[in-house]
Amino acid sequence: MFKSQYLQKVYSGVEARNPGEKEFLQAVREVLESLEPVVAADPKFEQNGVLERLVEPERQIFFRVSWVDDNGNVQVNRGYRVQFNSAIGPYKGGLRLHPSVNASVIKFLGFEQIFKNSLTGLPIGGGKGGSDFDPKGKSDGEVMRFCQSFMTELSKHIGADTDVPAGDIGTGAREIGYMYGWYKRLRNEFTGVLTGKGLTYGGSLARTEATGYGLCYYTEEMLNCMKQDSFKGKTVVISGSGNVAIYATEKATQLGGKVVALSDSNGYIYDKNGINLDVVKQIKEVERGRIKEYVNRVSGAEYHEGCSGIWTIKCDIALPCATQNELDEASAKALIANGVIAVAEGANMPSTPEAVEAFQKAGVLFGPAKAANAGGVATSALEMSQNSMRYSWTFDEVDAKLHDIMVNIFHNSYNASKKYGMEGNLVAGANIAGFEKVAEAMIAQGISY
Ligand code: NDP
Ligand code: 2IT
Repeated sequence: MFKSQYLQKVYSGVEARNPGEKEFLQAVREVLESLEPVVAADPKFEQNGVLERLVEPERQIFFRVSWVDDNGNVQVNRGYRVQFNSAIGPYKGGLRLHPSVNASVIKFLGFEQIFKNSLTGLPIGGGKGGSDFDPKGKSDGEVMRFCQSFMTELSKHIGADTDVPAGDIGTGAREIGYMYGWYKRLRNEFTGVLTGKGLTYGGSLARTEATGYGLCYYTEEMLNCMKQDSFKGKTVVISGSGNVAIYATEKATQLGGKVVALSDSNGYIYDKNGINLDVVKQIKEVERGRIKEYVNRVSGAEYHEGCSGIWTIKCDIALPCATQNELDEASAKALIANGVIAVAEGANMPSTPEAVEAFQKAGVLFGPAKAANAGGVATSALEMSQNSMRYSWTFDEVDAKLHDIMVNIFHNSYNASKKYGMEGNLVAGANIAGFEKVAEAMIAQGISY
């Protein structure tokens, strides 16, 4: 139940209109709960119908994606692009390729992207897309034919000033390359319509590293300001072993932490000596293999089946970087019992609401995804800037901008939490700080749709 009748009415409307979409409802509920004091302080949000507009995507495109596999069989997947909110810039957000993708998943991701993108301080609206296609086990030719078919429809709805997709789970440099090539062929134009491109055709230096690096910059600032502490000498557990997890491991190590565990959807590895990242990169980035393989190459390392056991490893800092709802209340309690001091989310919505509550009650520093993983999309926006200028910045220039953006996101969220009497609640702070700019822009632009 919400205290505000207005918020209760908005949430009930979302429930009625999106039945059974549990991830989407979870994401909306959390944001609306954070906004209680904001709507109570100023009637303009209700008068302008800001929240009922915010929870309804501006446009949703669901489409058939047919392609032919290596055996000559026709395969059919479903494609999605949800253009959620364009109040502060062109729709911006990744494309997820994973068998678990459905409307609820894409809508939760698109909804969260609105606030995350606003927090970056850069002019980008919120959107997300993807497909239930599973790139695992597919040949390069199959992935290419899928990407081309997917882009044939998607190209009708995107553009450098309209909607700029990027990577997410299952969509990395290979997939972005195939999609970009096909867009260019269809449109005969070389523009910044996708980000996360390869460095030879308009990609930004440091975009590959950005989400994981940004997560660590944010976490370092949170530790520094709220506990006069840092990564130095800390034991770190990171879930996942994809793009975000790998570069979070790299930066956490550079900052003096020791990362002792990584995972995939089958199980996790524990290496008490600290993860050898070169071995992980070879297995995951070059061979597209499973994390289990690590124990065959590094002596003393252990592999355990099942992914949630990773949260029973004793650590000071936990960075969930795999997927939504991967860290539940029992896992949170295990981390707390083992003395965790900070948790920051590299994945989108990896902690269940009960887990978040447990961390906050126990006084664990908690950095929510919208703030902590915003470095990826922020650097995507820097890629858009470079494409528009037909110019490129050096790695250090992009990395320095990323660092500043993450530090600002922490402080803006922290200050918002203070302003509304919830000092240190970075979930509420991020939601409020992200909301304020979008709401102002929506009100200023009138009620057009
Ligand atoms: P990748 O595809 O590179 O890696 C995903 C990792 O998460 C893999 O280790 C994968 O294991 C694991 N994983 C995926 N789905 C599940 C699942 N259902 N259960 C358990 N493990 C799973 O993706 P990214 O690293 O890019 O994305 C990871 C998270 O970070 C996602 O939540 C994404 O939305 C978020 N994110 C990504 C950004 C980016 O720039 N890439 C930016 C901001 C957030 P397996 O190989 O077994 O599937
Ligand atoms: O969740 C995310 O912020 C991303 N997957 C990155 C989106 C982007 O446009 O770079």
